[in-house]
Amino acid sequence: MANSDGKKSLEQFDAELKQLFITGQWQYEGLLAACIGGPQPRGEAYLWPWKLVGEKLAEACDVLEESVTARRSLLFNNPGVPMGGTTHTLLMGIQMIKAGEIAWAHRHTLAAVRFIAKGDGKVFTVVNGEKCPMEVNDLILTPQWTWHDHQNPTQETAMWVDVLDVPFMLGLNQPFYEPYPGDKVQAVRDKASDHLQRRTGLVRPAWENSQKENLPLRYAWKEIEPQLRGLADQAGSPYDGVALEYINPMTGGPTLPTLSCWIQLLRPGEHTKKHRHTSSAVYFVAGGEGTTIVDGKAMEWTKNDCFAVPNWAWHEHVNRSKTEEALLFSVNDSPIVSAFGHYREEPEVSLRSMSIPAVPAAGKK
Ligand code: GTQ
Ligand code: FE2
Repeated sequence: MANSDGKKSLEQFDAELKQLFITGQWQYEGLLAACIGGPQPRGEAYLWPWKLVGEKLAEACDVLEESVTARRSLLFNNPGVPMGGTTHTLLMGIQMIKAGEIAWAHRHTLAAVRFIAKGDGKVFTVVNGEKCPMEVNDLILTPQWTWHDHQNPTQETAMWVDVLDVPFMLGLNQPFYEPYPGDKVQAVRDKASDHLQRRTGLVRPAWENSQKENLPLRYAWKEIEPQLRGLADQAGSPYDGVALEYINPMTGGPTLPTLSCWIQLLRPGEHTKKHRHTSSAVYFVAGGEGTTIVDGKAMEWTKNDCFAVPNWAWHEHVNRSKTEEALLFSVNDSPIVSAFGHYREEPEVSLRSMSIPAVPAAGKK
């Protein structure tokens, strides 16, 4: 069809292109609209209260006798992320394992971290043949493509938080999965001097070449807590309080290539300043009571609650108690965002921005 001047109309041309699975940039839906004004937070600020989740986990223990996938994990879907996910990149859940159960060994390209909420230290995860005890507040890593099984040889139910990079990995279409061949659980390295974790500290065997991938496997709370205590009188971040990143000591970089884990102390009455950043985060309340306000929506939290803070949403944290500390474990996707130089923060970059304490001036006692 042609205009009166004999020229094809733009509408006609656009329709023709559409038939050919081509879109003119001028018609590309949302491209300009999406770029102007920056991102809309992807997903909602949302909280999964322990009061509810704990009940459902107890029910899951009855309903799901022997878990089909061997993982009795309740995963949190953000109502604003229809593709699935706690944020657009992260998936958080709580996994419960009954006395005497095993969650059989497998591996996948999805990276995962576990933060232990209940367990007596005899519960363990095996990662690539290495036994990692799960004591309360320990962090265990199961990096991408590492074999892992969880076992509870105790008389008590145990539980931990799972965080995986599922939505990000599915977005990239990189899912691979394998069950462990031959047995339900892995053979374990039993000679203590063979343990890889012995090679992640301040010294290592000079006669061996060093493995930097998939290590460390465990951040024991008994080592992390004194570090946190030892820094608790610092001013900390005005936006996050005394927040520590779990660094990877083998690389000096983030916990995992896709996931950065934090442990964060909010002192009694502490109310952080409001900021926003291009990374998203999921939180687990390890202790205390507080409120996180996200784009004006207040989420009140208490021990064992989980909540999501979408990217580019203004947020601030409040410790509601005047006497007790609050402790937040969180996982964020800043390694993904930063890998391509896209980390932004407003009103200023607070992440790794301040100087370390200076060398004391001479003559100062
Ligand atoms: O414990 O290996 O919540 O593979 C989701 C996928 C836990 C696990 C989850 C998993 C696991
Ligand atoms: Fe797994």
